[in-house]
Amino acid sequence: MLTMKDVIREGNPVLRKVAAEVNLPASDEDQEILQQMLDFVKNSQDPEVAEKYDLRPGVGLAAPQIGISKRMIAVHVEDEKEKLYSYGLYNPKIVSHSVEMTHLENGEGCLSVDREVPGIVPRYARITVQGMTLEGEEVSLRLRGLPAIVFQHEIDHLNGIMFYDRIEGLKDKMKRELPKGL
Ligand code: UDB
Ligand code: ZN
Repeated sequence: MLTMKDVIREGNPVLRKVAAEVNLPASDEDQEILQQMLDFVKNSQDPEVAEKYDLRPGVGLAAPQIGISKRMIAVHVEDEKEKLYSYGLYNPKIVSHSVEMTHLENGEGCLSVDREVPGIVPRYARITVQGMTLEGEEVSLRLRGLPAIVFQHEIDHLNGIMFYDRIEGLKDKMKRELPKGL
């Protein structure tokens, strides 16, 4: 089982690499990794499991965050109508997006970032994501609201982008990855 000990933190170069495409159909090993990632996100939302293993309640995870530079993401999140978006995806791609932007009112955090970085992170309000599911089916997902933001945050990780890179006017020192004078 994956725990917070497996989550790579900012400053590790793997988070800044462009991850490699996954060869499909996915190998047994890649399937196992992606299933573990989805289980981690689900577990982290189960109060009992989260308490027992000291997990931050997560809504998504990208493979580089566990040190694997491959294009795989796991998302488990509900929209405002309590519709669940629970997916493990290989090679996810934003194939179209709105001109309209949105953001989370309180900014964003990240499982790989152990500090608060204040500021608005602009995201597309609506996106269409295509990819291959854990079950081996091609999907095309039309997303808005929180699920759209989570998929954009996770796909950014596959391209070496951290949420604070997108905060405008953020002081350069807050964007530094080893902030404690290192
Ligand atoms: C998260 N969770 O999982 F707006 F009900 C964050 C952490 C870092 C705070 C655990 C989160 O934002 N939950 C949330 C947000 C809401 C409403 C709600 C729950 N991630 C995942 C991550 O780091 N993936 O790489 C960060 C999120 C920030 C925006 C999208 C992903
Ligand atoms: Zn993140």
